[in-house]
Amino acid sequence: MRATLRQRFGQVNTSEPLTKLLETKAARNFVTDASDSSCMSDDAVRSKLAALEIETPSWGYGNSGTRFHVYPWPGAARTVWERIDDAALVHRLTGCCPSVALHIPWDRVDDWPALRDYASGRGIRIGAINPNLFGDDAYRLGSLCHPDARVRAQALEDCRECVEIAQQVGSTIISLWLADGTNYPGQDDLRDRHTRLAAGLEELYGLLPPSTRLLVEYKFFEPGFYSTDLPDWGTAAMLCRHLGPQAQVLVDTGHHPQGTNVEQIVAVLLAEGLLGGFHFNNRKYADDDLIVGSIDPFELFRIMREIAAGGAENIAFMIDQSHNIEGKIDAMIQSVMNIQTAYAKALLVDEKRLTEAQLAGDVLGGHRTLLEAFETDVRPLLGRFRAQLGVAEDPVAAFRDGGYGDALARDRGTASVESAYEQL
Ligand code: LRH
Ligand code: MN
Repeated sequence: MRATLRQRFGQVNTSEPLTKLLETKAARNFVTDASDSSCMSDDAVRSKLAALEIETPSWGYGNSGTRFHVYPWPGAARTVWERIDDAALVHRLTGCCPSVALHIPWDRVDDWPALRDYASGRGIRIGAINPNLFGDDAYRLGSLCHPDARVRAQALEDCRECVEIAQQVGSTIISLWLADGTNYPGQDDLRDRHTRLAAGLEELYGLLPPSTRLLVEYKFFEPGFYSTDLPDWGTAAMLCRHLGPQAQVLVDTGHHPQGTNVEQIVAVLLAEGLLGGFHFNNRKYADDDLIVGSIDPFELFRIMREIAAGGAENIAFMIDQSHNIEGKIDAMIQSVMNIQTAYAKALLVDEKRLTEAQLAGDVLGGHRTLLEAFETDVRPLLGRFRAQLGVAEDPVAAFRDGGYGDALARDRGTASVESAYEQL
């Protein structure tokens, strides 16, 4: 269990010798001698980058859109097998995406060991299993929070199936997001819904094999437009504490009200040992699921800085995006590169100078120390890192110049998908 802030720093009393505090930070950050430059060495940054595995979502490779229209992309994956092929291609071109998350029933097959072997035959493994408790007509009023016990039982059965699937494909993560909520005041009793939620999660937790984690994902609204039963990190953290050590919080970077300090949520969850993983994406307005780092790269840097400072062990770094008007595979590769860029910059923060400024109350000094790292051009370092991995310096260019997109369009053609409105 990671030392809490109190154990690590205790009360930050200035009498504590600075060197002792810096040694603690230094030890955590590979800096050998606290007195010399405390920026992480190139080698140390590259070994941290090498340890950063990013999981891609099967649903990010298929045609997706909005309720207005789904614009089909030539060569977009149409089946779970093609989605795994595309995830494997992303891993081959980036060297750091060895697993793909599945969504059930979108990715359901009859023979799960065959799917596991299909993936491993292409150099990747099956990652998080996402129960889909919103795609069935029965879930109109919710799933685990539904007023009807029979629907809640059905939801638990769907979760049980996912736990079994996870065992068959060798996955150790059940990643749960609930669309559960209400649209109007009075539609349902908010306390009862919370009580049902806690009871449902308790039963699900009881189904988990010892090696499997339950990641609980929150979201402040949509599709619930009046209340959401799992609306924020606090509710998710409280429920995870109730459940036990195999339950942790999943932070989807697009699931917060405007103005939310997401990196502070990450810092607190890290300090409490409750951060289980991320669904990386970016947004300008609501849950836009755009390419991570595409709208606010400084926010992504601030989030990865908390990871660089707090340690990345045991955190599931996953992407959750839908590419409505752009190519799916190169968008996914760009997302991976954006996360690596933010992490490399975060690892280059001068910890010694930052801690000195923070403890001296040098407000601007601390801020400028962070800015210096953010403004560092890490492309040469990432180029050396990718050369070390045997992949191209610019994997997006490698995908495009390699003609992969055209080949897929030729092989697969263009599948059309109806949007919600068009099915009317
Ligand atoms: C909900 C969510 C969840 C997934 C879905 C595809 O907005 O972030 O993680 O199940 O997107
Ligand atoms: Mn998500």
